[in-house]
Amino acid sequence: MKDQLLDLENDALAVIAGAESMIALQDIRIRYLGKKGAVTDVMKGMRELDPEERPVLGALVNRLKETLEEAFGERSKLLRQTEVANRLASEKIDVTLPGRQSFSGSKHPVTLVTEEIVDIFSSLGFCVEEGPEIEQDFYNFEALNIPKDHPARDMQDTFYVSDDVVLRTHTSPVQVRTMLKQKPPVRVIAPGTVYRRDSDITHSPMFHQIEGFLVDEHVTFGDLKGILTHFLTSYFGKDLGVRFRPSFFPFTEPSAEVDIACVMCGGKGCRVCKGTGWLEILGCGMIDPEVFKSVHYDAEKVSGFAFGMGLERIAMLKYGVSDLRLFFENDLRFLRQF
Ligand code: 2U9
Repeated sequence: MKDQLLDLENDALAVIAGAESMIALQDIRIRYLGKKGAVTDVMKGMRELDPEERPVLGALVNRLKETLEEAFGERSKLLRQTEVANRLASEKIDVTLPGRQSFSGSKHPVTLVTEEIVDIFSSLGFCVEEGPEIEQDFYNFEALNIPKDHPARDMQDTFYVSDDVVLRTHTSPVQVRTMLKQKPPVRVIAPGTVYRRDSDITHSPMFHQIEGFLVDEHVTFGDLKGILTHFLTSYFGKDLGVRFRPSFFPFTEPSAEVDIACVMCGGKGCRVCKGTGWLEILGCGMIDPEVFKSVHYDAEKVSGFAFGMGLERIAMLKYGVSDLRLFFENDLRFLRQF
């Protein structure tokens, strides 16, 4: 029996010394010292021994258990140290390596211009409204006094989705939708993306507009001039020259185009203003009574004005950009300048 215990001890010590992980060591411990383990088996066998032999063997088994516990403790300490060392090696960070360069983003110039214009009109009590870019013929054309045979509906100018659905050619349908759900007084500014079949150095098939309108009792062309002059001088500078020229739009009567003194030459005449000293900046007018009929406003009781401008054009003038296409190419060398 003594020899059997010695063999068991040698065998267990060799297996413990060969354990490669804490999990393996745990299994080995169960195999030798567990309830059904080898050492427990020996202890069970002691029942068959003579009573005088039992204490001698009991002492030997206790010593074996102590020896194995000690071996388990030492192996487990070693394995834990190795595990920590391996982890530290694999998670090592070389603080001398150069860092990854991060770039901070910036707003697109069209976004900057939109926000600045919205800020000015918000301070005058205008609210921002938005609407769908895929629009029904009624909101984009019919309600704006642009009947079926009007040249503005030409296939050359408009992207048709179906007979009755278009990609909106202006943000005016937002204003029609607003008037259909709100009664006067209303003051709305509507920025957004619009689509026209046009592409060259100054035109893009997708561009951005901001339009605004105000409807109330007793609104006059004087109010229109006052508000738009205030906007233009706030945006481009207080001594800016501004002029209103008669024009025509199907949705406004009377209508006007507004010029500002050239921001490049101050009005002397240069390449940008084609020698005229003036730059066309926006269109506007008093809302046509036909439009009021479409949205069930009483043209005898209320009047209003509306205006519209292309945001890329404003950004080109504000930042001195000469080619419209730069706004849509997403060249970071261009965009990082704003
Ligand atoms: C409603 C009634 C009237 C909006 C207006 C203009 C004049 C105008 C152009 C400027 C350059 C568009 O981007 S551009 O091509 N816009 O000249 N827009 S009045 O008039 C409206 C809008 C909605 C219900």
